[in-house]
Amino acid sequence: MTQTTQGTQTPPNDSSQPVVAVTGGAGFIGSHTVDRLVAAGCRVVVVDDFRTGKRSNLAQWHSDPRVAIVEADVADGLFAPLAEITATMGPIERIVHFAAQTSVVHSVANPICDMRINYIGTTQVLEYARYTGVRKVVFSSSAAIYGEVSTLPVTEAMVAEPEGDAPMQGGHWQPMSPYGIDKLGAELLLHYYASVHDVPCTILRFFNVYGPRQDPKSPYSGVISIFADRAMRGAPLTIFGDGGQTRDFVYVGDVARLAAHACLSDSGNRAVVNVATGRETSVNELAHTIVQICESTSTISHAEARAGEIERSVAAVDRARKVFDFAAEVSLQDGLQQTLAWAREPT
Ligand code: UD2
Repeated sequence: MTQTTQGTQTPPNDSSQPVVAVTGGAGFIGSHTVDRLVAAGCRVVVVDDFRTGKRSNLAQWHSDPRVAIVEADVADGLFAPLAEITATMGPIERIVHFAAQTSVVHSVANPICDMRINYIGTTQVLEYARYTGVRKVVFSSSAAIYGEVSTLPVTEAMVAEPEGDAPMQGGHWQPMSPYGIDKLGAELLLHYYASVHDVPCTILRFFNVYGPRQDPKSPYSGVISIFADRAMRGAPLTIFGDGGQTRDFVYVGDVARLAAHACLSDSGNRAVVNVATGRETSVNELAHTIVQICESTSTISHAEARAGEIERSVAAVDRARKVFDFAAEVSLQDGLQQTLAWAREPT
């Protein structure tokens, strides 16, 4: 059943304020993108099934007529859920598609669920865009589509290029999970809709995004959300493996800035862009920095490495600069400060 809520004042129907739908807009990255889009003068329709999204992430827009919330599952299609709100606010001009099953581990346990939400859900969004003449679809892809790569930094061209029968012998192929496969399949869908049905699109491949509103509760939550939560409480931090593994951690405010810009820009059609900092940080360094910043009494211990773990990850970021003049601006130190401040007092 679709449920729509909106601010109590008369919703503006001002065509100078584009109507943007953000699927997954109540989630971690989605809600920051909603904030950015409203600040940029948009009216926003959040589409979220609230399986993992939270109404509290949108509390700042409660009663604001510029933000409407439609409770719906993207995999069931968008036509019916959006009919009522578009009759009031006008047609959806642009879409940021973030609604997703986000856990790699969950996708291994339940590939059908992953395919339904991540692949079929994207098809539904694109069908809606095709028939309603949406001017841009921005898609949240992932570094998971790369799997294990042979050289660093990871460039956008390094995708699904197994050499001969090497995948069978080496045990690795690219990508390495149903999650990565569905994200890559969804990317192909976007290219298809862009080239055959003239639905302009931009594909953003997120690396390790962190920041306020990232939920630390699941064992597969982002490492920074887990470490921040535990350090605040003086609970022990567990590093899987020797901690020498590296990641490219990018602050959610930077990610939302790029997502909003890519959405509102008519350039970057069919562009595929890594969203990262280009800086490599080890999990050891991360744990020590977090403990130090919040002057925590937490101890740091090591446990067995996760199966299938990637050893090093760092992105080439020149394409984001070239296509969208984008570079991540928030340093890890500053981003951690903001994340820890939020962990202390969630807003
Ligand atoms: C990230 C993405 C995932 C997928 C994948 C692609 C996040 C949250 N996940 O997985 O969706 O795109 O990249 O490669 O961004 N760790 C600890 N202790 C903990 C938790 C984690 O040591 O309590 C380590 C973990 O073993 C890994 C690193 O921290 O080496 C990062 O883990 P993660 O779960 O935050 O993200 P990752 O890179 O596995």
